[in-house]
Amino acid sequence: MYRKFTVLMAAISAAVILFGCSSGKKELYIYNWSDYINEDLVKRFEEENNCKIILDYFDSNETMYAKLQAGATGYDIVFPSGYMVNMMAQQGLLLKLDQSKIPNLKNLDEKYIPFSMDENQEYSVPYMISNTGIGYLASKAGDDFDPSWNIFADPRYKGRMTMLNDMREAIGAALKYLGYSMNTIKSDELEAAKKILIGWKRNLAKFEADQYKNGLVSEEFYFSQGYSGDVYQVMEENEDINYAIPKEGTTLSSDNMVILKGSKNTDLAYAFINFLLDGKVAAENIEYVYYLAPNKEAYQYLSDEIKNEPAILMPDEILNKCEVLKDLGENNELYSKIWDEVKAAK
Ligand code: SPD
Repeated sequence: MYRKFTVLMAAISAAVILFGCSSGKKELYIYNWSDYINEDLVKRFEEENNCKIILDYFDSNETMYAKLQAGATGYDIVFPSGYMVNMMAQQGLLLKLDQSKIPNLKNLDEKYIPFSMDENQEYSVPYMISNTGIGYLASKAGDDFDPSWNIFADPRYKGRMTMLNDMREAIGAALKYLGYSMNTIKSDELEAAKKILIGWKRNLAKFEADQYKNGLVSEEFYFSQGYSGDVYQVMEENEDINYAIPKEGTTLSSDNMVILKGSKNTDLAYAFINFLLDGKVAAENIEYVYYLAPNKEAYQYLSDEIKNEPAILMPDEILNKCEVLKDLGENNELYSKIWDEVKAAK
């Protein structure tokens, strides 16, 4: 029912990694967020390059990182957010990029490069800019809905709400609600955010980062913390679904393409990254995923619907409310500890 049959595809691609491919073609193994690429473009690249692309999916940076650290090998390209690029580079997981193999880097929109945290594209190339907000059913929220992260405290919607199963995003929402930075390392602020998040948790159906989209479509869920483009994708399936950026502010993420050290087909990996940076290709991708590829050659090809959508091409008043998650080094542990406590709380 849902567009990409994510679970089935993940199972198929895992099997292919285990047992190999018998097509005799060159293969490119890609590990991406779910619902984050126009698969017609994948097919086009396969045809043009006489190769086979095997897609596998994750639903949070931490899941992806844990899988790679646990020894998952075989992927060529991965799509981490900015703070995760830093962590992966420091762990020695990433190939230092040979920029001469990516001539379309010239198409990147300089305005968004600082959000990627690898400003010279040493290890990563910006792919899409997203923000996190609240997907909701307009009929349940009512006309006077004033979007705030504190909607998750509203007992009227107990059991009908979800938040992302993503430590930085969930704790970040509570921090932002309290007026603190999503990158704070102050223990009193983190403690206060933990209490807020535990209170919200008692009203949630679950922490979940993928199925909430179907839950909004089926109207099982009324309010879900979600990623901008993911919510826009399911609006096509239920016109009651809306998306709001909470008044307290939110996260802005630059998700990026990296090549893993140990990639078996780096030339094909470079070619795929360069392909996605082509202006027309990037525009087709934006129109499909409803996220913004920061590509100045692409904007001329976009439909008015996309150009006028403030959650995609964000005006400065929205950008200024957003914060980019940073790699906090050894202080990342502070967030893991709080997340464990939130998960364990009754
Ligand atoms: N379906 C893809 C969603 C990816 C959005 N970006 C995630 C950023 C996490 N901080």
